[in-house]
Amino acid sequence: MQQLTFVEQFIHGKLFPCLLLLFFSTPSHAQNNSGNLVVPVVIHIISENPDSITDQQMMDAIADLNAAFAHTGPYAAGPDGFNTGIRFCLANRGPDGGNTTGITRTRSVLSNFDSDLENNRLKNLVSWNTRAYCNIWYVAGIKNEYLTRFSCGSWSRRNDIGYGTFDSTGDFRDGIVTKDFGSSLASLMGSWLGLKYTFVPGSCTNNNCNTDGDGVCDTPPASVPGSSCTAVQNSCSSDTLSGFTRDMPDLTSNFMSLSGPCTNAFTAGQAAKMRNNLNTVRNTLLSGNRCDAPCAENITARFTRDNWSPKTGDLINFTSVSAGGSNYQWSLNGVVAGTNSPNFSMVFPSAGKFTVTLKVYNANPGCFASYSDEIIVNCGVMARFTPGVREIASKDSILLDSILFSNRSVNATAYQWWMSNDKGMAPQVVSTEYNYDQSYKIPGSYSIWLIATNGTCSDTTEKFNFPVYDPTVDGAVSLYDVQCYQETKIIATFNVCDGGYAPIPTGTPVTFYDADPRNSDAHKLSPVFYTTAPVAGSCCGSFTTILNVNKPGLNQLFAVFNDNGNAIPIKLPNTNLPELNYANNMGSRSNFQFRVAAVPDSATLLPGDTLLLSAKAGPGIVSSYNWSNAQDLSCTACDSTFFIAEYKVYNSTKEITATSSYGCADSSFTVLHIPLADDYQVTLDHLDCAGTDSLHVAFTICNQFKRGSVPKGLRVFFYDADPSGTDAHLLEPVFSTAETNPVRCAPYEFFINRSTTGHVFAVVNEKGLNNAGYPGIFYDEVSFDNNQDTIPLTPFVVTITPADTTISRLTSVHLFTEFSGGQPTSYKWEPVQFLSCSDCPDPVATPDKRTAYQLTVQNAYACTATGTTYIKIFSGGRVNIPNGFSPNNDGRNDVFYILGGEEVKMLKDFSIFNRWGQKVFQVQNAEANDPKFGWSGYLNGKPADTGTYVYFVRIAFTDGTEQLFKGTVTLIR
Ligand SMILES: [Ca+2]
Ligand SMILES: [Ca+2]
Ligand SMILES: [Ca+2]
Ligand SMILES: [Ca+2]
Repeated sequence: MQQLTFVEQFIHGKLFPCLLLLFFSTPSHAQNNSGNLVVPVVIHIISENPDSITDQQMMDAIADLNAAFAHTGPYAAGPDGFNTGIRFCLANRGPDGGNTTGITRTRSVLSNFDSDLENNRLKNLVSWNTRAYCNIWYVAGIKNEYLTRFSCGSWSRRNDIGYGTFDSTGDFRDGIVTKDFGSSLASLMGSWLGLKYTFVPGSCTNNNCNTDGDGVCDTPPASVPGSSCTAVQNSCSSDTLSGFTRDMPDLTSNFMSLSGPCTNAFTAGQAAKMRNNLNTVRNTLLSGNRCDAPCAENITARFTRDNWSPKTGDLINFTSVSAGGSNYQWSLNGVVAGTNSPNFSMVFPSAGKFTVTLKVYNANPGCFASYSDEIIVNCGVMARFTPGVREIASKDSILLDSILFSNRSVNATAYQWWMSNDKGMAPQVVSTEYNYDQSYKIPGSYSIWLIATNGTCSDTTEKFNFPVYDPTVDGAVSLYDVQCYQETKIIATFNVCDGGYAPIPTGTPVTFYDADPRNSDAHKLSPVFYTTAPVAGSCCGSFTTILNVNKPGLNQLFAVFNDNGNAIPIKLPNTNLPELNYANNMGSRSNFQFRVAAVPDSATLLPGDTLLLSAKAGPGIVSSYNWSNAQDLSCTACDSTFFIAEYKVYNSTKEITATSSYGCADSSFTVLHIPLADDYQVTLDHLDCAGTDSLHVAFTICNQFKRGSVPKGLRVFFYDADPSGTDAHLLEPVFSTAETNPVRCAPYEFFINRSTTGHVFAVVNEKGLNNAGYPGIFYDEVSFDNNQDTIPLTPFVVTITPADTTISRLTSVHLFTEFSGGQPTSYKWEPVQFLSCSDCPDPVATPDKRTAYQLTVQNAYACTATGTTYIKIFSGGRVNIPNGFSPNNDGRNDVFYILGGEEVKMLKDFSIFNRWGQKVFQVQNAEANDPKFGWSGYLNGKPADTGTYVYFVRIAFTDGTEQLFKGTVTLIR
């Protein structure tokens, strides 16, 4: 069994009343030269031997306190320390306006006192106006108890610590009680100035740092006192709620952390709060200049007495131990008594409290020092006691505990211990022994007080009130780890916690059910568990059991503490272990069956995608995983595996099976969808005329899928019209890819029958009827809307510029060619005469006569085209008629014809006669400049004779006129 800390059960101490009465008046700013707020202090030394404690010790204590508040000297090291701007002085001006040391000395047994019972009595010994002075009662010992806590069977209690109040009403008890100076006094002074401890036992609430916790925003929240100044302690993680940027450690070096004498710091926020309190609630402390001596003369007043426990009728001798003065004035309750003497004696005939005051002065009575002593006269008996502990748990037949009340009475001979409680016990004497030490059978709120007597004189203490808690067990069960075990069992780990004080004994039953056992349909699971170790009060024990369900799949479990399982529905109590509360005895847990889920449980991927599949299994430890089937998985015996989506594997289901360390298995599936991703598209890039009846087509097939390719056998159909219409004809043959092309886009070339419509349409992977009967494969794809393309068919045509021109004789013309519907790969000009080249695209022609040139071109696909240009020649003048010609077929000057300028419209009549008047040649309405309309020197099919011939030519001009030219021409051979 494992001891666990249970609820931190803090009982708030009774010692630190923080009675805050806010009243507002104009703040008084008594500040010293440094701007500090300075608080006048009086230290009341309460001691069995007060003269053994020196003034210097008190001055040192105040100097040390000032160092603490200035964050200097022995306190300078605190990393978060802050100069508070608050200082303290031993009062130099007394309550009556005289010089004072700010120190009083009282001899009393109350130097060791019980703060629950004797706080009033202590402070009644001596108290200065608490609105004018900070009263510090310096004692030898303090009986008290604080931060009492019970956990796991034992009590922890803090004892013997000082306390400070925050009370501005002027109550005589307001002030600080301490037995230590140094950091303890600094902490108590923090309380007196309105600070709280930096921790709130058991609470980390930090919703508003101005009101939660200590009400100071720069102190991180804490739930426990400091244990040391150096140990790293972080009791709360609610720090960032109030503006801390991160979870800060507890301020264990803070004066208000209760970490011990090592503390050395106030924060800036604490300093501001104390200063604010001083300026408001406690502002009466700051006026009256009580730190300054009222006059300059160096006089001190003090006296002692020879009887510190006066009974009625006792004589008390007072002896001055003053210095620096020569005159003495004694007074009783403010009335001058006695003579001008350093000694004074008086009989006190009646009981009561009397004030004896000594003023000491020199020549000037206005400058005096004074000292007062409170004389408490009674019959001489003082009843006193102190409890050893202040809260217990005790009950008959459950757990008995006792408190030792130690008698500390003075001058008594007989004692009566009186007691009452809120459970019907009237005030009664329970003992006349010196001490009282009894156990308590009945829990309740008790009061005890002591009457002490010496026979004639008696005294009664204050009542001491204390709780006796009910120690009865309060068991509760909580299931915190429940898992399937070997399929048909359940292993349960659970806490049994005891909210009481008495222990839960070994062998206490815990019974488990398969349903809510308050209903009749629940079944008890075997076996009943019996605790194997005791569970201490305010503690938890952890246990584990294995339960038989005898079938798999039970997914809820109920546990009942202190139940022997004898009845369903359950009815508690049903054992002989009594409990304080049965309402918390049942715990339950559900949804603990071992489960595995594949994450994601489904997914859609593209071919080639990779997906991480994870198994989420639990509760508990997984001993094995198995993924199946293994296809496309990176591992199978693993909690996470990569799945790589294959091409054209459209769905895949994987099963994950996990087995727990306790031997329970579960499985689940993930369904992986890999939808079609291919999307083919064809683009017609280029058409070229081919041969006499074909076309060369260049096109590109693309697969739009980012990881796609062009498969083998993918067909492209070509048409002469939109194939969605009825008048389209297939331009055979059908194209089919020869091989798979791994790239997304691939170019292709193909020859098809020539289209007569001026268009070609292409369809890739056609889904229509045409895919049957042709080699290739139909592939499924994402979209068929983008599978068609078209391109206009441009005929292969050659154009020659100029197409028709007239040039001067003996000049040239540059012929230019343009093409549409393709590019020629060869040129052939005819006739070849007078051309600069005959196989080039752009020859220069220099014909000497009218000539028609024809160009024949051919493209790369054996498709031809032809073009013709006409070139006419004219002479240099208006009409130019040669006077001779030589028709010998040498190609030069073989024909006699008329040359004319551009203004020559036509030859109306051109006739030639021989010397016998025989007409050898005639044309009418012919053109000039054309040998075709000239005489080639033949007559009747035979070469004419050489010699001279006469010609007549009537020429019509473009201006409408006509003119007859006649002359002779010589024929030579
Ligand atoms: Ca705080
Ligand atoms: Ca913290
Ligand atoms: Ca209970
Ligand atoms: Ca497509």
